[in-house]
Amino acid sequence: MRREKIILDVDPGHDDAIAILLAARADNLDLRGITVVAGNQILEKTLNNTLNIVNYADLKVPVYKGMAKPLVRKQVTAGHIHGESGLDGPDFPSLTLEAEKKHAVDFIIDEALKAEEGITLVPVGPLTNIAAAILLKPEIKDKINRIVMMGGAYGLGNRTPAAEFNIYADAEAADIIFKSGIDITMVGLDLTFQAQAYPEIIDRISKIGNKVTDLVVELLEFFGSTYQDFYGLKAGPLHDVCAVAKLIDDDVFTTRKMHVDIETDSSLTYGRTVCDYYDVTGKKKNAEVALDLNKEKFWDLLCDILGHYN
Ligand SMILES: [Ca+2]
Repeated sequence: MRREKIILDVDPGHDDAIAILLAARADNLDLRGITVVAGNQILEKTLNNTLNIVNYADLKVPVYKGMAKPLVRKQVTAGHIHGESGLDGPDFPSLTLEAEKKHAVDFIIDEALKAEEGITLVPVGPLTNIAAAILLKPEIKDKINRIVMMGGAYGLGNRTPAAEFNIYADAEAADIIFKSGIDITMVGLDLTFQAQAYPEIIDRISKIGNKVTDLVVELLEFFGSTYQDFYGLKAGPLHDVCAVAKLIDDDVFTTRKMHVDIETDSSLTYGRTVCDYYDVTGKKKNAEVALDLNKEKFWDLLCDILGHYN
């Protein structure tokens, strides 16, 4: 089986943590490294959380520290959803694992340039690291086969009425990505809210009964409680996990190709992904936008791969 070379770019984050666990164990993915960005929490915390996950699950994947601040805008975080640490809930053993010395942006550039058949980028946080890599070395665009990213929405926002958090947290970076000409799959809230981990799902994962699923259950219980408190929802959506699932099985959700622009000027709608669903502008279609989740396939896939852990 040809394994798709990927770099996962994260800001853990409960759903990021599960996305890491999924990407690291998928047979058809070659996870070259995990790059970390500030997002759900400040960089020091998102890095620490990434290392905790990698250490806990004993993943042999290098971790790279990336950008601490957005390109232009003032920093925002999401402590109301992910807690003070960015990954509240579980207690982790003391950490000795460290990040690699190389900067995440340099790693993305070097890995892309040396990938003979190209590479896939999977950003599931603000797009700062990816945009910085493209700004620093524009020729990597020819080596990036596709970007499968979690962010945006053609419907409702979650950070503001108009904007999804990852795009809102660095809309200037997102604008660079969407104008890059690279093949983009946009996994937005319209799709990820179909992946809510209801109690029966948590129960199913719990019954797998290994060390990693024990952790996943703790993550889902905390994440579910903040979604209940903040949004009045009965379960937390596994946003970032959907992007990784698409790489594992292309049939896990449908997409529609459209033109997507990023709003960077408006005070009301900053960070909006303006999706031309009906092609009313006739502008070049630059993104496959996620539509409908095959829920059964999604949960089967997640449970199957989590079951590969000991
Ligand atoms: Ca994330």
